[in-house]
Amino acid sequence: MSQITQPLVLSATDLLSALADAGFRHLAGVPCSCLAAVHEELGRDARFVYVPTPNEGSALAMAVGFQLAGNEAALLIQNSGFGNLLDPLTSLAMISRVPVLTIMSMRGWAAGDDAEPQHEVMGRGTVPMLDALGLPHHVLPATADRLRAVFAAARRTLAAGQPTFLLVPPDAIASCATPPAATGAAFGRGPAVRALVDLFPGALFISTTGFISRELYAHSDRPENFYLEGAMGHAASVAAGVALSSPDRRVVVVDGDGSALMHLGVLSLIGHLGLPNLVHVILDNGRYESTGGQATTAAGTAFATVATGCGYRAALTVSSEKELRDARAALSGAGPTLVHVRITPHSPAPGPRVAATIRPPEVARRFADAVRG
Ligand SMILES: Cc1ncc(C[n+]2csc(CCOP(=O)(O)OP(=O)(O)O)c2C)c(N)n1
Repeated sequence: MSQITQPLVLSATDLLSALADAGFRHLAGVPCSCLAAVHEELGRDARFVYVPTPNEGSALAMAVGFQLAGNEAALLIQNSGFGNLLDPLTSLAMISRVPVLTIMSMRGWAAGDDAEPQHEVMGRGTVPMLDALGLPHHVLPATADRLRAVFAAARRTLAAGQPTFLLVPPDAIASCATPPAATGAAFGRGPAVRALVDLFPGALFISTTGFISRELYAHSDRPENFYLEGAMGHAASVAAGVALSSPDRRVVVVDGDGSALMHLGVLSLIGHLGLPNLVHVILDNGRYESTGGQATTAAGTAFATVATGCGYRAALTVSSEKELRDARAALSGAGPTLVHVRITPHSPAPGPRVAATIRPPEVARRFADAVRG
């Protein structure tokens, strides 16, 4: 059973070869920066079918579908997504005895990582939860030979009907992907965030996890900003709660396409509530840029059409800074309103993490004061 010991480094190709040899050719998941090299290799490896799913629960359900149709399936996720996984894990895979292999990066597992407080609780809770559920788990070993032995052991527990986990300590897989160079001329995350701040002076801003929160923080930190460090996909729900409770305040939620897709049902909730003071922004780069630039499924999704179909009063798509700034009139009417902002997939890296200087309880406290005051 798992315990964290030595620093481990395995190549992404070793992991993929072992997976392929063990018969796992159908993969699904949500990326983690610790698995970026694996995703990059996967893009070049014709042996696999990889499906980027909106959240980890749908990855598991899809993998169950793969298994039912006769294909051995595995997940690639990070342990913050273990929460999304739990319901289909316990009430589908386990009770149906359709076992799936989950390769899970273990953020926050080792020592406390002060820079990333969002991983702290799940980091120490994942293994106890796996144990509480009686689920077998192994640590990714450092050599390809030992990996094959681990796969052999995993095969046995999977054959016995038990979902089995392969735990990947942070930095256990060599060479994360290098993001491509930013193109200076393109309309990216920075200009988009700056335009939004100009368009909505005095508004309450709620931003999604990853680079988008870091960009907003770097450009204009203020108590009226609430940055989600984790809870990917839930920024719009937080914003809906604030907007419903504070009808006199304009509330702007800045989502990413990956984040919005993770719990897209919240668009129906916002449309249903008809929140006149809510502006929902989706910065759509077609990528999970924060974790290395893996493609989302947003390319075929017309977010503005989805929003109006869900009852938003207005929705538009813009593709340049000028179009975004010119949308002021359209955005100043009663909401809920959605702005789908198409941006380049390669924005310059944002500044440091918010938690490097302001801890989450302080972000929450000063935001609450700003809302109530
Ligand atoms: C439940 C969960 N799964 C995965 C992650 C890892 N993660 C952090 S940020 C991020 C990408 C967010 O993508 P998007 O909203 O499109 O914004 P972008 O990074 O492109 O700015 C991911 C996958 C997470 N934090 N939580």
